[in-house]
Amino acid sequence: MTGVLSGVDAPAQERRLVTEIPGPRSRSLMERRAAAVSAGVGTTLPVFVERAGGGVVVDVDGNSLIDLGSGIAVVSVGNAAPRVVDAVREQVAAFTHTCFMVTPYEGYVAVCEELARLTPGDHAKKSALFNSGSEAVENAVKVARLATGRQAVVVFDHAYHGRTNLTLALTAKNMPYKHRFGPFAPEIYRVPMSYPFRDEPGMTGAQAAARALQQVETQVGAGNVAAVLIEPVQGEGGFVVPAPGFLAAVAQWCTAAGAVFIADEIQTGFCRTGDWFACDAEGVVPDLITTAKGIAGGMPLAALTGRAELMDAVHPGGLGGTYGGNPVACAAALATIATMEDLDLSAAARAIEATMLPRLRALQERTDVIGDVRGRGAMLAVELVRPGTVEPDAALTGRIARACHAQGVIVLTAGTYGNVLRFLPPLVIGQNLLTEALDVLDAAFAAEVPRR
Ligand code: PLZ
Repeated sequence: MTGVLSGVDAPAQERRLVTEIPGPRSRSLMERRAAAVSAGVGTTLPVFVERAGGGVVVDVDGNSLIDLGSGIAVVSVGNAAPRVVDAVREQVAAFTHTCFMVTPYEGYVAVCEELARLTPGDHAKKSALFNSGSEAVENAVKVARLATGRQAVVVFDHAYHGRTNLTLALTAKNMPYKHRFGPFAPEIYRVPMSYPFRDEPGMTGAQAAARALQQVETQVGAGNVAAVLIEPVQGEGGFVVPAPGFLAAVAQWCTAAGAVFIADEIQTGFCRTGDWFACDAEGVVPDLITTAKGIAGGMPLAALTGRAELMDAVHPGGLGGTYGGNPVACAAALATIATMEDLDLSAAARAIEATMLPRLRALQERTDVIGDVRGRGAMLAVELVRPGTVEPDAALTGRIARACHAQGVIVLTAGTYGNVLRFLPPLVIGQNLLTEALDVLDAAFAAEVPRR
């Protein structure tokens, strides 16, 4: 993997602990943080970053941590990826901002062309660019409502779609996202997700879809539905992979009902699951698709892409924003996409799955606390339960995560019940780092959980 990193001053690709975690410099920065930053902004790992690249994050105390988080599925091409850095440098020196709505520039158009080429389906597509995933989702709802003349939006249990007021209404989980931030936007209806580990054993995707859609028909009415919005593999909700056929059945129902099928691929998109998009695995073609995170190698950019007739249903001036499709972010996106193609990072994601899944399954065999191992590509998770039950064990999940952090491996948690350990390595991570991180994970389980 050295080729991926050559050309920049990339940090040594190694796990190296020179102080306790967090070290003294991070601890003193945490004190400044506590004094200056709102207590409402959380911290997974109280380690301050100095630099990062490939599969490692180097902190201000000189510790080098293995990154199994990618800044929540963002730096899929690696942190400070060489081509992204070059493209950003060049663009930032030429011009930093004009506002695309005032005086346009080619980069924005080129990103929209790439989105039309890469997203599922070969129909005519158009895009609009935004700053955050939440903003892209908000705009998907705007477009769907305007194009259909309907209001209801159907979402699923465990869904995560953002933190703005409309997207909080779409997000399922109360703590910490929604708690006392309401009232929330109306005309949002939540139905059961296909969640194979927690559904009746053997429930098929078609059955799970029927369960959800019958509820829509009786409680909302098919003719009132503007859109059904779904993450094809749920992210913050715990990497829930619906049973095969579920997505396709929901998409078909939308077509028949005249509703817009919106895939939120903000976490799953851009090679993360081993394809350009998670919908590709089942040949599902969304009417609208939201993307962000992995699209621009760490620069803030998000997109809404969809059928040209839907995207063009909006009156001129109806979509926009000061910074949406910022030229520096667009340059980063074009370099990110080129890197993904040149290095075949979808294949890299599948290779990560091939390394990690057997190790996670072996770990499941050795303990009584891993109820489920799931995910796709470089989006993998284990769900922790009390032995012999499906009762979530969030406390243990937190202990394992902290044990990994203390040993220099960045892992994240997720799930409605807080009991999912999720793994989102940069797709350029070296095999040796991945294996070492799995060794650390094994050791954390061995220390925290009695062997079966
Ligand atoms: N849709 C599927 O995963 C962002 C949220 C982290 P923004 N997920 C990380 C946190 O605690 O805030 C996300 C997502 C899906 C939408 C979003 C929202 O994207 O760029 O965070 O607004």
